[in-house]
Amino acid sequence: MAFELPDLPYSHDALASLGMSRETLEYHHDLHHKAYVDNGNKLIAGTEWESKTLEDIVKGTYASGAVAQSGIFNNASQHWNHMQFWEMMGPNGNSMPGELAKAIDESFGAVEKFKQDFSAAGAGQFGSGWCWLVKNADGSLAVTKTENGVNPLCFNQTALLGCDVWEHSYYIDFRNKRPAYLANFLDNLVNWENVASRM
Ligand code: MN3
Repeated sequence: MAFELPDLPYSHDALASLGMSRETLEYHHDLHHKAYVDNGNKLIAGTEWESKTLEDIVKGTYASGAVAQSGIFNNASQHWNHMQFWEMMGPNGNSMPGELAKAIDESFGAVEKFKQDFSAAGAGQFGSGWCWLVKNADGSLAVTKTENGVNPLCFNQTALLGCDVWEHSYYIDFRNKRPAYLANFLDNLVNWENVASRM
């Protein structure tokens, strides 16, 4: 089915005092995300993917491994990734629900250790990509990093939290300081209730 650019779930100014400016959201949502939507729609038109759900397009084109599918995969996965990313942040979602904190404690030993692992994954992703908190099929939690548009759907994992570490996500507000962007993301931007709802 055709991709559609969703509105941000908050105003373009809503995160400015938390370290993500209006200018970043205008470029990132209104231009970058829109380009994935527009290019994806052009590429799936007239193909077998046109009638499929976004999740099926991401999984199917990744599993095919075909170079000819890579353009569709890249745009579809980035469209999906950004829809999750906007929802995973918020202007006032800064306290972690107890059920989520307990699951993180059990998997990582402590919330602070999880944050260290997540930040290290994001800082250590060479080039463009994402870092994630995922739930595996067996229920365990893990931190991962992926290149470009690759995401947890490709590995049958549930994405609980994802952070975009493409330069377009942080260069306006943090310049080249990706670790500072990641620390601010975890401390100020994450909507932990949204993360918990994905469990
Ligand atoms: Mn992005």
